[in-house]
Amino acid sequence: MEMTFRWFGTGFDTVPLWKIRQIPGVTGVITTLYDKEPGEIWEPERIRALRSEVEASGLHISGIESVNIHDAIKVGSPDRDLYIDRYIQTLENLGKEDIHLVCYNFMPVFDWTRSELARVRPDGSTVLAYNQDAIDAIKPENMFDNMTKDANGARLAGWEPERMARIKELFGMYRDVDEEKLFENLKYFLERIMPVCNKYDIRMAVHPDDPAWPVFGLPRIITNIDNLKRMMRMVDDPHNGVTFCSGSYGTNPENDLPGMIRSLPGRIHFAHVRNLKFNSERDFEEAAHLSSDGSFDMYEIVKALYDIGFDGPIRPDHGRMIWEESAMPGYGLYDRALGTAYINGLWEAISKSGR
Ligand code: CS2
Ligand code: MN
Repeated sequence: MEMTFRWFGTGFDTVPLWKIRQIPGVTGVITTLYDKEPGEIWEPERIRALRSEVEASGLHISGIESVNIHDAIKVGSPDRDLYIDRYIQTLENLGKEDIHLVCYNFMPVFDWTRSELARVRPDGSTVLAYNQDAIDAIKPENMFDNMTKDANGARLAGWEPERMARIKELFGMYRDVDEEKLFENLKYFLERIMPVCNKYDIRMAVHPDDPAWPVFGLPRIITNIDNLKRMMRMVDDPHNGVTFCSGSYGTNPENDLPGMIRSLPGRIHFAHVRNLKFNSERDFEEAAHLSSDGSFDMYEIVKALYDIGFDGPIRPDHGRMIWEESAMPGYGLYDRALGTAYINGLWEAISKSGR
């Protein structure tokens, strides 16, 4: 594995590259052009400038998270080919700059969904949290305001205000889209982009739906191992792979996380490692990465990655807000740096004990 850290870019991220460079073991960043809306082409000059900036800090670009997918592609509307052509152009431009990993998601309307962005934990840290009853009480059109009120002024990944302003229209677009349709549209998209992925050796890594079940009546398909296997089979190319995000699959306690990892050898291109604490079946909050702070066995998760010979980028995922840091919820420096050190420690111990 390569240890990496998510970075949203100068002007968007409160954490500068030089601080990331000082986290032991981190050699690459997972980054993006954060001002790009879904459907826009990423110009070669912009990608080159991003790459130069990252490389000047002594790091490199390990992958992109995310190149977001336009809703026309997800719903399969008549103009989808135009947006797929643009996506292919963006992939080509990334490939030419030696970027070989792209994380994306296929969630309708909303990206990751939480009821709170700053729930206070017993130690005084604050975390993202999800309570099903609270979500059930929110109207979809109010979801954006609910999500942003505790965002510390940050633009939230996947919650582009431009899209959210059209929320009713978006819901209308998805009216006739069920799980089957979403699978079909994903297949169509993947089949069209595989040639460019093969040409530039770009690994596509779908991010799971978070939480791993339908919200607001919208279908969600990247939720469990059966659906993942279906997706791998339906476009059977090693460039069609997954982001294994423990915190997203783990929202459903029925997902056996180490077991899922072990049944996807060669198709996990990217790993997000984090822990959740369940208070009940309908309520969870994000925890420190350490196993004892949450509900997951992080040793078993990292060991499964080690055992399948995972050699892609890994990153700590959302962290708690600690030590009076003010940052994009989930994406401060301190707790993610602690998570990095912990994952590195697990990895070293596992690799040495296997000798
Ligand atoms: C996220 C997502 O859990 C996560 O990594 O915060 O926003 C994720 O980056 C996207 O769904 C990937 O497209
Ligand atoms: Mn994730």
